[in-house]
Amino acid sequence: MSTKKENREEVPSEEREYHSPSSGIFFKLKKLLFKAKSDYQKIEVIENEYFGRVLLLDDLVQTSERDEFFYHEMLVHPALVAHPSSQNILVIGGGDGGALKEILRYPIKYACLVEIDPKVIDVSKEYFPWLSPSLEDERTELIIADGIEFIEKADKKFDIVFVDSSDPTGPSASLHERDFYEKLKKCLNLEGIVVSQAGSPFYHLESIKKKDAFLKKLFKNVCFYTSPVPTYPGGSWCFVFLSDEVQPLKIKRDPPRGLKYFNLDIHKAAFSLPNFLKDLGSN
Ligand code: AG3
Repeated sequence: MSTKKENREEVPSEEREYHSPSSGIFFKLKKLLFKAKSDYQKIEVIENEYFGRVLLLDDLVQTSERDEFFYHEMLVHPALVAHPSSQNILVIGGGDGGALKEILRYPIKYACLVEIDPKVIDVSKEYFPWLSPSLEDERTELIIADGIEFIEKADKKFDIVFVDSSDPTGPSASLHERDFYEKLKKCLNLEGIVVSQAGSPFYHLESIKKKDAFLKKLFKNVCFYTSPVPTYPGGSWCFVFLSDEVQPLKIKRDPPRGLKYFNLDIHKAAFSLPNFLKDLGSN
């Protein structure tokens, strides 16, 4: 009889994601399309019968062809419908272009995407052509840089900043720290909003609580919300909406037509938290 450990090792590394020592999401491999180590991380694109193409960075699922709209729509639309007049947007991370694709549905003036790893952009252009045209839109400026170094030097202010990072390990680690958010605040206009992905409410609760504690000292409104993301650990994901002036539930404009997940009922419901998360945030 084989032990649990042996069972884990039977699964080739291309087919799995571990998010805790005892469980994970497993993809049956139809095809390994790309695998390489960039200067920052391991990058893999696999093909799965059900999910289509899946992008993994350091073994963590970032996006899949089948469920990308859950995450990207829920990262982007809550802030865009709540901001009264957003024109200048910054995305930190998100080199696959999925968040940008949603942002560009609005008549904004300018979107700047700052990605540390140029290889992620190249891979997305090649394997995720339904996400990456946003990277070449005329309103987009692409900057290859470390997110913190960029905001330290930034001479512009933004209406909304989206932090589309990976988990707090590897190249994304610093994007989860207090220091980063302090600097980010200085790049925001008066009615500015920051939205960050915050991890799994089930598996990453300790890191969410830590973040909540320092964010409350920096922003008047710290509002966590959740959404299903089928390919992420636990199936449910947490985001945080940060602002001083703008209230997330005061809708200032309608979402664009043709979205697959987000609507204004979902928006309202997403900010209702289950009891085990109720202590989070400032509202
Ligand atoms: N960024 C959030 C990825 C977090 C995934 N974590 C995990 N699977 N454990 C996704 C980038 C998509 N634009």
